[in-house]
Amino acid sequence: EKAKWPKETIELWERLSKKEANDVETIEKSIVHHVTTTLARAAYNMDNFSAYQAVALSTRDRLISRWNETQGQLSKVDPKRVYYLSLEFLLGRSMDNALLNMGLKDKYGEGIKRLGFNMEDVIESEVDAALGNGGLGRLAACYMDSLATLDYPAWGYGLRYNYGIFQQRIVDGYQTEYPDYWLNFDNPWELPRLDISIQIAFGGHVQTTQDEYGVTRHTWIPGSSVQAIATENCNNIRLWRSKPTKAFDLTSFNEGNYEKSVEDATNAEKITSVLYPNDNTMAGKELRLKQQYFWTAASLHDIVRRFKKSMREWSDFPDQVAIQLNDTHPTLAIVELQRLLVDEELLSWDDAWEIVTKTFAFTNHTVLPEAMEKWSVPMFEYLLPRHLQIIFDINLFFLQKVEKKFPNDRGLLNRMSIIEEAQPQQIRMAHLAVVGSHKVNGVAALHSNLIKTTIFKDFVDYYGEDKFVNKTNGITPRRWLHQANPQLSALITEALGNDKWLKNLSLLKGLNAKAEDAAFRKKWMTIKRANKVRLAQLIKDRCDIDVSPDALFDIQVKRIHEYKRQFMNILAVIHRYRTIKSMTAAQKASVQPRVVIFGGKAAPGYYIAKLVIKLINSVAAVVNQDPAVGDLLKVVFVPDYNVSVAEIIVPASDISQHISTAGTEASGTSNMKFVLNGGLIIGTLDGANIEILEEIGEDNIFIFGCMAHEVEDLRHAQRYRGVPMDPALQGVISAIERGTFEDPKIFQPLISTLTVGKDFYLISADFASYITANQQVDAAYKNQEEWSKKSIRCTANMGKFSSDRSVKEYADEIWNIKPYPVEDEGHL
Ligand code: 9GP
Repeated sequence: EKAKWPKETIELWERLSKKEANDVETIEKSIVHHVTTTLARAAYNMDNFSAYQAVALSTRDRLISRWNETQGQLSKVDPKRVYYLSLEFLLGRSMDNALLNMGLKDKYGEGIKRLGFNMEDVIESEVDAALGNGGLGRLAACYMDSLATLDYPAWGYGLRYNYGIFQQRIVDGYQTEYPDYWLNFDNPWELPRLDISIQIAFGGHVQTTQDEYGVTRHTWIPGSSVQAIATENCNNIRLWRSKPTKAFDLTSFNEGNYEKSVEDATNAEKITSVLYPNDNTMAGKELRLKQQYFWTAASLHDIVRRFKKSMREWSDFPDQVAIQLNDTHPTLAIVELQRLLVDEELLSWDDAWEIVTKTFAFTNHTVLPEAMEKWSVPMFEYLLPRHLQIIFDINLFFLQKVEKKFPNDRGLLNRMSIIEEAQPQQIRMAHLAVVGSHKVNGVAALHSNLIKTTIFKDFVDYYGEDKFVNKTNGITPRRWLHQANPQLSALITEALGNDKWLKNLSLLKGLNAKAEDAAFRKKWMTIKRANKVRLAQLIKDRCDIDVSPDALFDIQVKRIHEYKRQFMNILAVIHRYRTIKSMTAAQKASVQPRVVIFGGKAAPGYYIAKLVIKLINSVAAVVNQDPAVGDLLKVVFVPDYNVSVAEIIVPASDISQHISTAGTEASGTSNMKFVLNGGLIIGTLDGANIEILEEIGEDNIFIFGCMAHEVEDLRHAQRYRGVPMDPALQGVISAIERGTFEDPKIFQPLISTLTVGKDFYLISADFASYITANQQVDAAYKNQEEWSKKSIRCTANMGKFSSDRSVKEYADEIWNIKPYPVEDEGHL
């Protein structure tokens, strides 16, 4: 197109699309421009929020011009791309991160100050984009950061929910949920792409015909459809939202059925209305299945459209496209691609299936049975009749091959089948994901081994070991150290002589030598204390509790789940409380003061998890008021834990708790964030804790509890041999039952999980070693010089856990893609 233009036109475009300069005055001009034109406001009626909007819009202008360059150059090269399909992207705030990544935070800070505002207040005005539940969604956000930093050609695909994860408020000690309508004001970090709109079909029936060569063809005749509209985010994430399809509304309208047409429209919009608030549990709701199909179909359509532009053969598809399934949520994409290739592109089943299986790879994030996605066959058939047929065919051909390899093993076929023979039949999405992918990975070494010996054991026997690999999770140091802990980041840069560590985290090893330098240790600990003061202020503001920054800050922040054992933590806190109460004044003088901080949301329907929150708050109410305890122990539940709160909490920890029953936490990623910020951890031999231990050494971590391979025997012993409850734990339970913390009846269902429920998560079995590990923490903290050395060594040896390392492993070993650095010049 451009070639047709006269030279003067091209020159004019090139001259006018030159990037804006980065001096403070140009920045100020662009901020004022957005205030007066985009926002139509004047200086006298500006508040922090409008200042935020203007700074964000100005930042976005700069991001977009860089982004355009990247996309322009990439579309010329047309390399193989990876598409990361995730129902959750837990992005948090964008502005601080974007300014830091562009190296413009100081200049914007100066500009906004001269315009009468304080940068920190402006940053605080941004609401979190909370389109995720916990680790899985935040991992997707970290991976998008690394993909961009490492110049990989990549797109994320997800849903643009109107409501993100609910806001949590604590009322009378209980969690209450409030909607998170994060789009109340325009979101400056997204660009609506109204030109990209795709029709997504549902329901109806399948027509079977024979073509001219006698081949049976299936045509899906849908019953209804909705539109998928794209919004793009500056991190290369395309999020779909649903809208009614005009054509369908019109038919209904013309038939005089106005109310129905409006109802259909509302139903269409419902699809992307809300994020399901379950972490590690499956709800089985029809709307969720609709979300999954809507999203995978729209994304595949987009991917295929981009592929078709290059006029290549279908057999080249896997050389141009890698699709990563973030958990089983996007597994329908496998079926949809097979349908497109067979029904619409008229490829043979086998050719199509080869393309499909070379394209997809699947990440498993959990072994918990309650999290395994299954869809009831009748519900599925009603929504996606053609897809159900395809799933049955995939299963048939797969089981025929299994039967050939392992003849006469009915039990094996039953176990491996994609269809579970229940009433009604269920589709096992994890099996479908394994069968339709060329690689399956777990998210930490222990977890990747566990899936091979438990949920996917039969599949390993059938496919062989090579298909099952490990990709240990990682976190982005740009957000989780540089942005969240600016003082520590600056100290590290000063100590190492440059900031290359931000993109090559192994360089932190250089800090090991600094652990021996007393002056450096002092600076290190001064920064830790400043971060604790910042958190103490947040606790004062949100909970009205005074905590001393000189106490040991002990933190457990994550989703509330029985397997994560916040219950065990609060039980140990009660034990500590009782111990202090029984001490003489002289004994109390040697107690290490501790502030135990909790945070995290429970799924709204998860009764036991919500009771744990109530117990924490009831214990806090008693302990924090008890003059016999004073500052020796404080208990805090920080409400509405989210990414931006994590950015304050993580840098402020002395010790954090990662205490899941061994074999239940696939990886964990907050463990990595805390240790990277020089916080020590107490943890079980579970998930990534094990690899953290390997990297930082056993002197710098507090490990306790049973090991994954012991869990089965311990459960069996408790259940059938009546192992008595740990005596210290028994004392704690009796204290609750005596009414030390509110009416004991409230907590009876919780206590029953230890007795009637036979303590599935092995709190009693691990309790004694947990108490001992906590005592070791107290003792170690007393020696601040030694503690500061440990803290420095923690940070120094965390290089492995950069998400840059994880993403590079995926790129090299699963996706087979290469980075394409884009020159920072040229505009058209
Ligand atoms: O529970 C895992 C968590 O351990 C892991 O760090 C995270 C990211 O890989 O995924 C979580 N799993 C889920 O949220 C559901 O499968």
